[in-house]
Formats: sequence, C-alpha cells, structure tokens
Amino acid sequence: MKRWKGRRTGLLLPLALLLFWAHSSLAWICGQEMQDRSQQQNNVSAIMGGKPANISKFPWHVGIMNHGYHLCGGSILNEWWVLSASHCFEQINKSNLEIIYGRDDLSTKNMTYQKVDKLIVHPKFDDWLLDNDIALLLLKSPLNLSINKIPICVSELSDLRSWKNCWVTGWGVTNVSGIKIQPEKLQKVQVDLYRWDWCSYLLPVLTKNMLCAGTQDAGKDACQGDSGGALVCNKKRNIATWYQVGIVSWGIGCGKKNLPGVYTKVSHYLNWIINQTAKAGKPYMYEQNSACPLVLSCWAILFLYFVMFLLTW
Ligand code: 4AZ
Repeated sequence: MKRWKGRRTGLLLPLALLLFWAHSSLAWICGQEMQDRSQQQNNVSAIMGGKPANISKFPWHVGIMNHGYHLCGGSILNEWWVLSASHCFEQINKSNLEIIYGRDDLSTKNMTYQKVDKLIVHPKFDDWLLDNDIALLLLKSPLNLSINKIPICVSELSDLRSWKNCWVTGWGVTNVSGIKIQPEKLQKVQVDLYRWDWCSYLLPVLTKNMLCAGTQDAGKDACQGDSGGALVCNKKRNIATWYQVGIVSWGIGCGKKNLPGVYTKVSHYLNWIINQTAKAGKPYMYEQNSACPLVLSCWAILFLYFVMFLLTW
C-alpha cells in the first residue's frame, strides 16, 4: 500500500509538469479566449456604442502605431505575422511602425513594442473602392505567445450563415460628432453580419471581397482608427473557438442606421496569405480545423486531468 502511495506521488509530479506544458502549448492554439473573472463591465459607450474590452477576451488584437501614434488595429496570425488593412499603410514607412500587443490600455507605461520587418500590401489593393483591403506585417522578432497574446483562427468558410456571435474591437474614435474622442482602453461591440445582396443594395459600391456588419439600432459600429482590426465570430457549431471573418475596412460615417460597416472578407484571401507568408520564408500553417492543435489535442489534456483525478482519489 505504502509503495503504491509512493509511486502515485512519483507519477503525479511528471503528470503535473506535462499538464503545465500542455497548457502553455494552448497559447499556440488559435482563437482561444482566456476566462478572466476580474473583468470589469461598465457601460461607458465606446468604439461606437460599445464597451471596454479586456485583452484576455480578444488576445489576438494588436495596435499598430506610427511615430508613436495609434494608426490602425491588427490581429495576430501566428508568432511572426500580423494581419491588417492595406489602406492603413498608404504613404507609411514601415520603419516608423510599432506593434503593441498583449495590452488593452494604450496609456500603460513601459509598453513593449515589436518592430516590423516586412510590410506586404495586396498588389491589387484599390484605393478608390478599397477592394482587396488586406495587408500582412512580418515582425522583426517572433512574439512570445502567452495568455494575452494568442493567434486568431481563420477559415475558408465563406457562407456568412455559418457564423454567430460576432464582435469587433479597436482603439478607434468613439464619437464622430463634435470633438473626436480616441479611447485609451480597447473597445468592443457586437454586430450582426448582413446578407451580401442586401448590403450591396444599401452600399452599391460593395465588391464580392467585402462583407457588411452592423446592428438594427443605429450607433453600434467600428469607426475611424478601428481599421485593420479583426471582426471575429464563433462557428454556429463550435462556440469555443474564435475565427476572424473580416478586417475593418470602411463605411459611410459610423453607426448610421442602414449604413453598416464594411469589412474585407478574410476567407477570400487564405491562399494569398499562405503564398505570401511562404514567399517571405515564414510560412503560415493553415489548418482547416485549427481549434485543436497538432501538438497536443484538447482531448489529451482532458485525459491527463482524468488520470490526475484517478491518481489523487
Ligand atoms: C475608418 O475611417 C473607418 N463605420 C472605419 C470603419 C468605418 C468607417 C470608417 C465603419 O477607418
């Protein structure tokens, strides 16, 4: 009996270590938000009609600064790559860009930045229609992925009916009338996806590479400065994982009734992302169902917990 107890304790230590490693490898899994019970929820109106967001709920969101000033949003695709919008980088020199990550408050002191090694704007970006409004930023050194820095998943699913529970985040302006207020705290707002034909009736210049999102009530929308940020949703059949469906691109004003925000349709650019990242020597590995990783599946973690439970019982 005593010998079994000794062996049991001997087994528990490596198991605990394995679980610790398994959990840290979870940071590599895209689209996972972390539970954060300390999250404050107040109802200050922001983004346009949104609320303050905690980075642990949107850990893929990054800020792109130009000469130290907030320029646009972006999202972490993996430790090397950030996804954003082409129109953010017209007449911008990449050496003046810095990426802020793992933070939801731009006023934080001693923030760490990442410099940009390569800026890839879409060669067919149309600065009049804002067609192909997508860009990739290769970082000078890889991000140390962790609980507040987690990649977002992307998906080839182009049918908008596959998605629910969509949110957009950003440090963009929170009002357009009077003095424009730019928040220091990251903001979030929930929006609905619009059918493409209905949206192209509302906004006749819409191309097939764009999608629309907004709300029935006026006042909830992305706005100036939110560009490049991610519009993320859950799959109807998998509410545990977040996928980037759109990139904030443009709109006619912000939060106006029957004028939804316009987003780049990310599913149309998967091949472009895969080809460009490979060409730059840091290939983005797209997995169709990227929610559970190759390294260690969520089921294996559950199994380890089960074994731990049996051993401690
Ligand atoms: C902008 O100027 C912008 N209401 C972004 C999004 C929207 C409007 C303008 C959508 O960056």
